[in-house]
Amino acid sequence: MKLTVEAGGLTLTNPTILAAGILGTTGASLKRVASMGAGAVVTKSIGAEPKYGHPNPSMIRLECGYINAMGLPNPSYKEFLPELETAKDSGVPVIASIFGATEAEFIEVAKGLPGASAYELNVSCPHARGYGMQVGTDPALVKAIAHAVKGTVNAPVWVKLTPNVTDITSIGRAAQEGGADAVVAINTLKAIAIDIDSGYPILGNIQGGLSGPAIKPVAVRCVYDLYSALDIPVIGAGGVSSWADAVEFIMAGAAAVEIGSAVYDDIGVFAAVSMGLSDYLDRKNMTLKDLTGMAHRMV
Ligand code: RRO
Repeated sequence: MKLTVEAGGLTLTNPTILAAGILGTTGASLKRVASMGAGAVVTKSIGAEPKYGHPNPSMIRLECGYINAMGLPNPSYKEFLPELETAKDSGVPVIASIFGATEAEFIEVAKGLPGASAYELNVSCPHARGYGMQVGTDPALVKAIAHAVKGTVNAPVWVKLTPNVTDITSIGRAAQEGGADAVVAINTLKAIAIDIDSGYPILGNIQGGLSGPAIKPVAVRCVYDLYSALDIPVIGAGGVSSWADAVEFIMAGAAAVEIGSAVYDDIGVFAAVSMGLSDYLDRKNMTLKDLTGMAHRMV
């Protein structure tokens, strides 16, 4: 009860959400994450055609997080639909992450995945040629795509933003003007890792996106700025691995947090974050509402 949130058109029993791209390719894995305490789950990003993704190695672990260039591997909406149907039994909202290169493609994929609790438009993958941040750095395109999907589905529409821009609030505003119910901040930060013995970049795709603890302060800043600039909720994402991280994001203005990289270490992270957050609220004699955006009161 204490942790229940209404955010972006959904009601969540707690404000922890499985981020897109992690354990989201099968209905069974999405149900497992829900059973471990997530308040909602987001699928792997799904497109119009099957994609094998980029060549291996497609992910490396660093001390401060991960760099990935998976390359949007997915079976297409046609193959994924049965997995979405299975995930619907999870007892929590199931959010379909979808991508496309054009407005028409986003509409096709959204129509092809009926019945999701919400749609998260991935306009922010940093290393997907023609997709991702090539779409999400153009405010007019973001507005048009949000508007088009909103007119197609009978469910909330969230837009996942890239931090790889000078002013994330202008993209957030475009999503809001297009009718988005929430924005999610942030997707991964452009990155590269080089092997110093061979001198070659390590990832098969050369470039990738950084996630995990390294990007948390960047993500918190993006949430902070978006909370001030927008009237729709901001969902925080980027380096959440503890209840204290969640508190920081919520103080910056996040209505809920998505958890990605930390799941690789501990699928129990959702329950741990919820429990820690609940204890924190008790200790401080505060509600989630009191906490949300608290860092803005000083200014
Ligand atoms: O699949 C990926 O390579 C990927 C995606 Br779709 C994304 O949105 N963000 C990311 O870091 N990797």
